[in-house]
Formats: sequence, C-alpha cells, structure tokens
Amino acid sequence: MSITACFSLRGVIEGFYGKPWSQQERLGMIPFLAAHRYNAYFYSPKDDPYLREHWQEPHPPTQLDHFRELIALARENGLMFFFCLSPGLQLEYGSEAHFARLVEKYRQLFELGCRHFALLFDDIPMALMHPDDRRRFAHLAEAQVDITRRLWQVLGEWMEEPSLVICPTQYHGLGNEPYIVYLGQHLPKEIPIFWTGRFVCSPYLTEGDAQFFARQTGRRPLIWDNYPVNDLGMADELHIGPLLNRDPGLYRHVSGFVSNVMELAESSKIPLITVAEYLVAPEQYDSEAAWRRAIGEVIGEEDTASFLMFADNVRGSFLNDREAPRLMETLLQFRYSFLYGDRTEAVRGLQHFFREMEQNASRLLAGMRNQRLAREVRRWLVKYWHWAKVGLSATALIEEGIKGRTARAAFHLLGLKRLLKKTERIPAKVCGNVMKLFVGSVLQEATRRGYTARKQED
Ligand code: 14T
Repeated sequence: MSITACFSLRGVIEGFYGKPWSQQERLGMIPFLAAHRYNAYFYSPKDDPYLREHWQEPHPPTQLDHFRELIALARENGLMFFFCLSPGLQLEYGSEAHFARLVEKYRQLFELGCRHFALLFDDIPMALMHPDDRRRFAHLAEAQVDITRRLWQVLGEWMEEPSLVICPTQYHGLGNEPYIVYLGQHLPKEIPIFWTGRFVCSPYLTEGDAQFFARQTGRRPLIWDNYPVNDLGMADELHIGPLLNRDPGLYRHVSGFVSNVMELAESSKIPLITVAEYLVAPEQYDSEAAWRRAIGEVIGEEDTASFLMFADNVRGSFLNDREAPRLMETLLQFRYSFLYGDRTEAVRGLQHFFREMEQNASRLLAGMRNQRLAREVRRWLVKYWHWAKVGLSATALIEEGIKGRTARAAFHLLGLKRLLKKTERIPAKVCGNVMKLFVGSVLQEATRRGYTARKQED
C-alpha cells in the first residue's frame, strides 16, 4: 500500500521553446511518469505551430493519430492528458468567428478522447492588440475572462464535469497585481490559474507566497515550475540536478504542481524523479538522496559512479549557485596545502584529481548503457573532458614553476593559454566559473613570475 501523495495534481508540461519531443519520447515518458506517481501530462510544446502561431488551423491527420495514441496510453496509465491551446498571439477576443475556431480545435481533441483542457495566454503582449477588442473591453483581463467563461460553458455542454486550466499573461509575481486579481475575481472558482511563483524561474517557492496568491485570487494557484526546463537563455545549462527550495508545506496552499521540462527528454527524467519524490512526500524530501536514486535509475548501476562524478559539475542553475561543489572543495584544499603544506605533495594530489577527471570523461564519452542519455549530454561531457585537460595543463605549469624550470613553465603556459581558449569556445556550461577562477589565478601567478610564453629551450 502506498501513501497518499501530498500534492493532488502532479504533472509535467511539455511547455518549452525548442524542438518538441518525438512521439516515441512521449510514448516512453507516459509510463515513466505513471511509475513515479505523476497523474497529469500537459501537451503544450511552444514550437508546435498548430497550438500557437497557426492555432486556427486544424491539426494534420498524422498528428491526430498521435494524439489518439497518447490519450489512450495516458488513460491506461492513470494520467490526465491536458490539451493546451495558446491562441493569444492573433486572437480577437470579441470575434465570433475566432471563438468558433477555438471551440473547433478543442472539439477535435474531445473527439479523440481528451477530457482535460487548458487555455494559455502566456508570452503575449500585456495589452489588447485589436481595435475592435479595445472598443469592446476595458482591458486584457476582461477580454480573457469573457472568452474563458464562454469556453467553460461550451465544455460544460460536452462534459458533466469540465476540466479547464488557464495560464494568465502575467503568470509570475505576488498575486496582488490588478490584472491577476481581476482574473481571480471573475473566473469560475473551478478553473485553476497557473503561477510560476515570484519569478518566471523562481529560485524558491514558499508556503507564504502561495497563501498570499490564493487570498488575492480567490483560489489556490496551480504551480507551473520552470525547472528543469532549459530553453532560450538557459540552453547551455544541463538541468539534471535535484529539485531544491520548494517549501515542504507548499502543497497546503496550491491546487497542484506541474514541472516544465527540458527538450532533452531522457535527461529530464533525472530531475523529474526528484520532483516526484517531493510531490509525494514533501516533508520527507531529501534532495541528495533522491538525486542519487534518480541517477541510479536512469543511468544504470555500472555507470552510476562515473556519472555522479560528472553530474556534480553541472549543478548550476537558477536553483543552485553552488555549481561544482566537489571541484571547488578540491581546489580550495589544494591552495591551502600549497600555501601551508608540502607543495610537491599538493601538486601531486591535484594531478591525481585531474587525471581521474579526464579518465572519467573519456570513459563516459566512450559509451554508456543509456545511449539516449549519452547522446543528449554529449556536448557537456566534451566540455568536461576539455576542463580536465586544462586542469592537467595548469598543474604541469605549477609543477615546473616550483621546480624552478622557467623555460618549461613558459612552454606549459603557452599550451595552457591555447587550451583555455579552445575550451571556452565550447558553449556548454560545465564547472560553472570554478575552473575559470582557478586557471585565472594560475595565469596571474605565472605572469607575475615573468614566465614568458616562448618555445621550449631546455
Ligand atoms: F507560461 C508560463 F508559465 C511560462 O513559464 N512560459 C514560458 C515557458 O514556456 C518557458 O519554457 C519558460 C522558461 O524559459 O518561460 C516562459 O517563457 C518566457 C519567459 C520570459 F520571461 C519567454 C521569454 C521571457 F522573456
């Protein structure tokens, strides 16, 4: 017997900008989500043209077949399949013709067995763009309430208990902004409102903030958590770290929690396992323990130790500013023993560390049991390997320096500079700023000592 999960709605939203998941990826994801006790999947890839840019056009037949398959699979797995339409860009709120097309789109999905719907108004101007709408409505919120209420009524004619969620245009903040207060006061209480917290990507979500939002809008918010999503400006970050900084008591003041995922479907599973543990038993949630379990499950036993060692260097995100904790600690200890202990010993230790790092990177690059994951994370592994090489080169420079072999030190300085340039050209973010800081201090010391970068003489 399993315990009742604390959060009642536990979902994932395919809501990122970028290449939508493939049908294969979705078919694999649904049973995975069910196994981790999720109960909702929201279909909303930003780059499906039929949801947003060309929302008025019907989906092509092959896509309808895909929906039918997904909806059936979701049902078999106890998942609610939410179909999300984002008509906001060219929608005329007051137009009867537009409303008819909107209903037609939802009807297409209803016919395929879909029973959960969402109307998303995110990432559009915060103003009425059409002159007719400006004459008819006092402001954007009034227009959105009007169309949502009409849709709600239509859904009520199709279903005994309609299920509709909306995403407001201003989906982050405190909840006391006039726009969101208006929506809250005028929309039927059965319609949950998405909220990403104080920020688009919120470093923390607190019980108090959710309670305040609920008081202001007359209903508990439905959390849209922008983790692990890594689109747009975050595309060079690999968000495989555990979920952090969501209050254990958050579930008491929200109607549910939905995670926006990465374009990298297989990689998303790692953080999603930690999210699932949080959603089921937030008071017992231990992010590190959950993370180890998640990596063990997705990576498989034989690669787990190696992968953990690598993954420690891609922890940086808006959730976590401790980017590469183990590397950072190693470098701090090196500096300490270099200054106060046996220098040769210190250098030997550092060399050992970077050799291990290089071997680890090579081993993971050579192959992993989870090949899909290996493909997805390849560019971060390549960067990781390069940082190991930089580390070895910097260590060689330090070694020659303490031995007083100036010409050899100068030779390594040249190599280090070249390697560093090459490494920094790889955009994937690995090790955060930690390696950069370390190498920066080595270069500074080398310059101070007057090693000039010229060809080896001795
Ligand atoms: F609807 C929302 F709740 C939401 O978060 N929308 C998008 C989301 O689809 C995207 O994946 C996420 C992370 O980048 O952020 C929102 O998109 C934005 C937000 C911005 F502040 C796009 C551009 C922005 F400037």
